[in-house]
Amino acid sequence: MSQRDAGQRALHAIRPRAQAELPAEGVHDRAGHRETQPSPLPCVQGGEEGLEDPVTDPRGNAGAVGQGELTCETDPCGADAVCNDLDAGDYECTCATGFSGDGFDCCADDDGDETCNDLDNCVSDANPSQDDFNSDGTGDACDSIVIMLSDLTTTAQFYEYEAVSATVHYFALLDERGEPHVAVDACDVCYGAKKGYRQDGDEMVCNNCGLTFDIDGIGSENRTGGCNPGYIPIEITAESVIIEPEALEAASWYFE
Ligand SMILES: [Ca+2]
Ligand SMILES: [Ca+2]
Ligand SMILES: [Ca+2]
Repeated sequence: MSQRDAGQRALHAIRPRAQAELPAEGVHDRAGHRETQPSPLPCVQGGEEGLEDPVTDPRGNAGAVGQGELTCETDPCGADAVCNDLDAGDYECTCATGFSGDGFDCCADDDGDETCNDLDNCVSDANPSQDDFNSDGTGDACDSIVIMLSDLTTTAQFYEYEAVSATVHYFALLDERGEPHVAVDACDVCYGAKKGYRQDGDEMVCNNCGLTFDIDGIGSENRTGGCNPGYIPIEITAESVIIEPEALEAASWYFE
């Protein structure tokens, strides 16, 4: 094999040759004329053998895609990422379940809203907008709902909560003793009609079936079925009623 032949074979071998393989002073043709030395890194020539241009990926791995130089076998992806081999020796990095990022830099993201846990203002609920209406550093999705007792009267006030799957309707009022009561504006039986309740003196009346319920008893857990206004667990403090978003999320099925 001539030195020229050896050089041409190396050109197609898609690998850098060891220094010992390289002719010391170029290559001579049969007439004895010196030719230009082939590149020691022929593998990164664009357009040769289906190769693409040389690239350096975000982790600093260098080479040419298209001939298997950068594949999942070279472990190109970031920690907590999954590598998927594509056709022609290329690859794709995606962050593993529970992580977000570009496949090279992945962060823990428990709720999958593409905001890293350490930056997420509500780690347990997906809230891509990161909205924080009251600017207290806790996202709206995690904010407890606080109704001040001073804002309640013996006349029912109706509220809405935007749950993930539906808008939840509920109401709150004080009984004659000044005790607060909160309930879903729907019941286990008539919820499909989506008519809710109205107040008639010291009773709440189902707008669908007409059954009435003493305000004194509203807000207790419904263990017997029937048309009692749906239960919402609440915390009563000296000044307010506190409702956790999870409690209203759990009531969203009435309104789907
Ligand atoms: Ca998140
Ligand atoms: Ca979140
Ligand atoms: Ca907030």
